Amino acid sequence: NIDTIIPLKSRNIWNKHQVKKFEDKEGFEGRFIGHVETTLARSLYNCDDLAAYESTSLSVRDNLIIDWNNTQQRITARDPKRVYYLSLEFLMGRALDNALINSQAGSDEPTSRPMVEKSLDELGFNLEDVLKKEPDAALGNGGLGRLAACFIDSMATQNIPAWGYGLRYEYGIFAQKIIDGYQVETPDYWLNFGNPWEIERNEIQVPVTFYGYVDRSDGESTTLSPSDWIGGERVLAVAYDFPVPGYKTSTVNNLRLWKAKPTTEFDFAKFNSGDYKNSVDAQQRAESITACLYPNDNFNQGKELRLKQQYFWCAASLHDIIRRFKKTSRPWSELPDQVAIQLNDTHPTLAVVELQRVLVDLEKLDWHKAWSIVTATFSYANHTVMQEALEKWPIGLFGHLLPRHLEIIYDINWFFLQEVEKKFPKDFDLLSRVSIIEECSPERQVRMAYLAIVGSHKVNGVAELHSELIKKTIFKDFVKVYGSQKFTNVTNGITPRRWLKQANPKLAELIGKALNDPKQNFLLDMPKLTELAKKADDPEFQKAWDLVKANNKLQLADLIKDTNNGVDIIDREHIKDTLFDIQVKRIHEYKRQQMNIFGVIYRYLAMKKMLKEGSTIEEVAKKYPRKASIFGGKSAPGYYMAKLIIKLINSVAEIVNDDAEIVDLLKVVFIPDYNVSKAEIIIPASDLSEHISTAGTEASGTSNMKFVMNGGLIIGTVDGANVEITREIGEDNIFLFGNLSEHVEELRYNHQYKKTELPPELAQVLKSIESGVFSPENPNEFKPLIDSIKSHGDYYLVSDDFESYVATQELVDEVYHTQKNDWIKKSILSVANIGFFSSDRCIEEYSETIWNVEPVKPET
Ligand code: T68
Repeated sequence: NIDTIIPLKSRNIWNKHQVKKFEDKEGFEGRFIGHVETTLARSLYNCDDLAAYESTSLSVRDNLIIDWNNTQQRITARDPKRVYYLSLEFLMGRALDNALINSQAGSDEPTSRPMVEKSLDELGFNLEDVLKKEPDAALGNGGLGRLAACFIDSMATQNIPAWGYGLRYEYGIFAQKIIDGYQVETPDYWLNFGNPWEIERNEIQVPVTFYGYVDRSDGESTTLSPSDWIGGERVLAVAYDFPVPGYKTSTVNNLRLWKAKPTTEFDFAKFNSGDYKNSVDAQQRAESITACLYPNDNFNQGKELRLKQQYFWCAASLHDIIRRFKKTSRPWSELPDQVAIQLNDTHPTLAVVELQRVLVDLEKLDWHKAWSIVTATFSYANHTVMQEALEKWPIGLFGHLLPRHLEIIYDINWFFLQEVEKKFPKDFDLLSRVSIIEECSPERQVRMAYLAIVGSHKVNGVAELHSELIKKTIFKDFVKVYGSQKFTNVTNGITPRRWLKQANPKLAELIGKALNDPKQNFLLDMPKLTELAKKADDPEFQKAWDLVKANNKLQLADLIKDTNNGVDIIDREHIKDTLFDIQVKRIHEYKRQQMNIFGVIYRYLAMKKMLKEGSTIEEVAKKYPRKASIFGGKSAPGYYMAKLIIKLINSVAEIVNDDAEIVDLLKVVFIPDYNVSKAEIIIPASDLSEHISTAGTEASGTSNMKFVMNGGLIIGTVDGANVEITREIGEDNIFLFGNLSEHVEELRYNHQYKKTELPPELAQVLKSIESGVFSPENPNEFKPLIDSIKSHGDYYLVSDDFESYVATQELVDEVYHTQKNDWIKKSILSVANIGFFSSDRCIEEYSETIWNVEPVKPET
């Protein structure tokens, strides 16, 4: 009880000087100048944009920290069930603009942003320029990492008592340069100028152990009883906290990221072989654990350092969670009533094993009692069905790094298989299929997805189609074992604060006006957008809608010019009748950027052919009207085919953009270094975006939702969340094409075992590539891409979908260029019905059906 510990006199002084939030322009300016002069030790005379960014951030952060403290105190006092979102990736992007929008410090206006903008202007700075000084926090690869970022925004906005836990990588996803058309990776040292958004918690240091052995010298302990793991290497996990402000609420949640550092002394006695040199080396290696994000999306590389990252993060986070739980002096049996831990894919699955270890080895709980607590605490979200992405660890590597954890996994598996055996006696095939240990590969491996399923009370996919697919394919046997109630769906969503208001303020404003909601409360209740439908036919509204789009396209044209050494590729005069066709996402064969660029080549060849056969340019323009085909995305550094696709896009761009004959009717652009802040410019500028994965391969996709929320239409396959987007917005408002997921298996079989013909459209395209049109110096340059289709079974079914893709693109042209009002109407209707895909809805579903948590609202 604080009242009895701290004397009244002291308390009075503390209260008298209680730090207050700034609430108006004056207040902000005072803070700003204070930080410039004392925190940054600069002055009026040498405050540049970077210093202004830092000082603005520190000032806004002051406000957030006050709310953060209040939020944490409130939660401690009420002691509700909390959620912990474990993700190896948080692809946050920039923080300042988002904080200005989400926190309403001292303004009656919809946000505090206008106030700060005005202040900065009077202080001699331009907010937009200041915002650009912030480097992206790019601690993620793509969809999975950005989903985590959207989720923590929604959890804060909904006052859910939730913390995110991740790693503070020194280097985020590499920066992509394009040199001679090829991707070149350069390090992303995002902390170069420090980071005003992080709070280093030097007082929170958790020791984490690796290697060593399990001591059974007492001759009594078994793997099921409390065991003594003598670790061989110890590092410290230091906490770094990032405030996560909710929108229009004073709730500020926490994102805690761990950094590895060496311990100051080591435990010589505990070193197994007394190998001093190695132990010193190991210490120096400590920091390498959190040095670098693994740059693979949908691919499991299986490196020891990655497993080390995972354990380091899981051990530190669980320690923190348990420490907080223990402060309440509740019995262990109440852990699942107080704590929900969400696994973002299998990356944090070690946390399941670690909790079992803590309960059995350290807290001396009975194995089975412990295990029922563990499974009631965890839930697991799957993000892929692709074999190459499923995490498996060779037991040699695993047992060396985490000897006690491997024992525990064996025992978990043992009890699980007994359960299976009881239900399905003598079905040895089933037993080996569901075993957490895979026996048949060259080396036995731990199957992390199976461990995650067995260790969780709920398993979900991220879109309906995907959730159904995992039940029928990779997790089929587990449905048999557990029944289908354990498997559920939570369709992904995105935060409309960043992806509508922040990225597209003019559209948010227009919508606010149309809904008679100038304060933009609809951003908290996106299904309200349905009211927009009433305006879909209103010519005035359509005009305003189109103008917003045209302006966004101009901004993208500026970005493209910037990344193209100041040379304009886009014809600004014709921006309104140039269809911006955009595909931005990680480069992956399954996402089929190759099909997109083949489509562009097809179009180019067809235009050239018309000209050659005597058509005028006007006639060509009628068939193939103005279009800018825009690409962006990173390839994993070791993914040869994806890198070749990037090269092909750039090679095509070079030929097409320089071809005076086709004038400006077709342009091809590859925007280097696609990231969150570029996405905020690119997405609002699309007329059409491409989500064209081979059916059944894209678990959900989330950029599809972002594009529609910004008034773009979609060309897409019947895959992932495209299916539900279609259901929500109506099939008249989306351009679907291609084969369905239920036919994929047969089509693949046909490629393998039967003679299949290339469709003539595609044959033509491949022929032109082979002839060296796009690589005159090296006609063989793109052979591997062609071979993958012609000789290696066309695994991603480009040849099966190409005709319908091309035909659908022609339909797109027709609607865009001859029925523009109809296009705009489709755009408005789509936005009106996209409300379902707010991540607020996801968080409600997770909260109610999986986590069983409730909001803790601030007192007003
Ligand atoms: C994505 N997965 C899915 N993985 O591909 C996408 N993988 O369909 C879905 O919308 C999104 O998750 C959110 O659910 C990824 O982004 C990875 O980035 C990844 C990272 C490491 C290892 C494997």
